[in-house]
Amino acid sequence: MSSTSTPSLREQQHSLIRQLADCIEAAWHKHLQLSPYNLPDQLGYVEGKLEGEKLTIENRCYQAPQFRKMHLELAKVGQGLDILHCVMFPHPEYDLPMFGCDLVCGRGQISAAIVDLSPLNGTRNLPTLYTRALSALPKPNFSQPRALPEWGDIFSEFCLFIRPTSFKEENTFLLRVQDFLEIHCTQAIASQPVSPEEKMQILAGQHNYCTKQQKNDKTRRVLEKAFGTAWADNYMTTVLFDLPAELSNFR
Ligand code: BLA
Repeated sequence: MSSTSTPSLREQQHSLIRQLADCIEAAWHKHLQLSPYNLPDQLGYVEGKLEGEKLTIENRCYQAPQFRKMHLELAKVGQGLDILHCVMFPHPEYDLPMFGCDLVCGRGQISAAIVDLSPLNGTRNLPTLYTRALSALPKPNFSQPRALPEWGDIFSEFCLFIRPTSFKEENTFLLRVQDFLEIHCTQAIASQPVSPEEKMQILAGQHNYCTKQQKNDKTRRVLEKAFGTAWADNYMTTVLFDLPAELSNFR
């Protein structure tokens, strides 16, 4: 299915997933000069069923002058599990963090809501203008924060990982994602290309980010159950967390 398909899964999903998907696309359209990004053949829209329930995946993918790939994925496992996954991969010529967001909803209840702008510049710190803008946002208060897994050292000090417990908390999460995107897109369009040396560091940062995300066993297990081990590995390394072309020999 092409990147301009009608949003059929979106209408069947948890309201926070729907709202978040709309909010992400609205921010992209508002700020960035978008063009389509073609995912590997046959991986735009996929359905699988090995053990148990049917898994349906619907992808939207764009690129922009500052971003190599902007990926929004909605997935549905049977009637019980809805997932939103979103990553913005900057072109490595720009010193921009990685925007990532994941929302997992089981039986009508969101169990995991995570959003971050993760640094890629070889330090644990975001560029100064990001730190300044993010520090100025209202501090969110959630009753059930969640602990990051061991591979989660890629995330910034601003990473938000929670289980929302009310409509109010769901809405606070949504607004926080909107704020992150507003800051990110504004910074991105104002940014200038870096030196070749810095670009190499940023590429190493992207390599580290993708390698760590590929260690998410919870994502891998869902994909393996529906499509098998080899398919899941291919999907995680070519669609979800692929490396920029300059690094594809490093795998
Ligand atoms: C957790 N991701 C999860 C969980 C599931 C998925 C089932 C466990 C939910 C829970 O513990 O409540 C599944 N996520 C998926 C699937 C896809 C997906 C199948 O995206 C895609 C088809 N994950 C990301 C991104 C981030 C991310 C971009 O894709 C962060 C920016 C984070 N997901 C993330 C983290 C966890 C998670 C940190 C918790 C992992 C853990 O507790 O071990």
